Amino acid sequence: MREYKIAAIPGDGIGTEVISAGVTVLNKLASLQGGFKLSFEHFPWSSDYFLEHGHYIPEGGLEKLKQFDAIFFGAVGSTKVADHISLWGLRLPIAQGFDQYANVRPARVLPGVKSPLRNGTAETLDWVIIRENSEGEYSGHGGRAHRGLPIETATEVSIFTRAGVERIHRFAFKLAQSRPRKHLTLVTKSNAQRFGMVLWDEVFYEVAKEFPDVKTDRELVDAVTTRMVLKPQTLDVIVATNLHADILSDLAAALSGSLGIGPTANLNPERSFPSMFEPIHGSAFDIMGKGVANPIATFWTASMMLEHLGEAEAGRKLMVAIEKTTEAGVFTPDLGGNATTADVTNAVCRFLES
Ligand code: GGG
Repeated sequence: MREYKIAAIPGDGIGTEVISAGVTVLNKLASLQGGFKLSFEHFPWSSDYFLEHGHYIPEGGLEKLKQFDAIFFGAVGSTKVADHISLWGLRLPIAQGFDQYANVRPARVLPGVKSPLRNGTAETLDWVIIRENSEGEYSGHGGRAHRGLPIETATEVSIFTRAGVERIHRFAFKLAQSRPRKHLTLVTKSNAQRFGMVLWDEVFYEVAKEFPDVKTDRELVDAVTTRMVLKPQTLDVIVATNLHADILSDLAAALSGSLGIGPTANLNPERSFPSMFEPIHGSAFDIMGKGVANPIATFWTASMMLEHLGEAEAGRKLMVAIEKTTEAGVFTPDLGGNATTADVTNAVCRFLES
């Protein structure tokens, strides 16, 4: 029996609700499938934990996480803690500390789901956004001086390294090569940002020589937003910087029906560290505790986690059960329905059984 150790970090807000639903579905799948077992250890690291202990991740916490095969993460963000403290206290130390440099964000119109786009269907909107996840605008370099004075100064420095840019481009090309359309769009802002973004462009075309079968094109980040809305069928895989791809993937999730659907995998492709799987949505405090959080993004990321663990068949089964659930119209309010998190979870479990 293959056994995988999963670190579950529900985090804040609806993170606790969707991770609990995800664990239910994954356990159900493992029991039906046979051949593998998932053992979950829960970590209470959250903003409430921070307020009680003064830190999100305790000393030795990352060392402990290293022993797991994967991390199943909910959300971080709280009304009680400044957002830059919570993000840099929990999600970023894991993603950056474990060099999870390839952030994979698929967006697709699932069966039965209505896209806000006039022409948004499963055929026209089927993208994967690759977010560089280790440097760029999230390098954490900068500072503030002369606080409170009229001459107060703040810097926020983006760092782009050739090694960092090259590895994310190579990852994106390989992923594009594995898809039927084999099309990769480079997104930068190299007209205005003439150093780091120009390096991104140059390295992209150097790496492209290794992938002659992948068609490429290039967009500025502002222009690609209009293309996503007006010509979704012309896009396949998109590679962009940490900040640009973060923004584009929220748009992509909304265009595919709801932010409650979008999954993400924070991958360390070399497998020197565990990778982390999470819904792209945050803690959504406005709906917390109401039992109506959409668990689909978490189920989809669970499917990606299974594939990463080498259980691709189980991952596919889970994806089929998710699609049958959306096709049957079992929707939480973000998708226009009145199902609860538990209703969607039960429906996915039933379709797994059938
Ligand atoms: N599950 C995703 C999550 O919790 N995100 C919190 C957040 O604020 N993320 C911002 C970012 O990663 O750029």
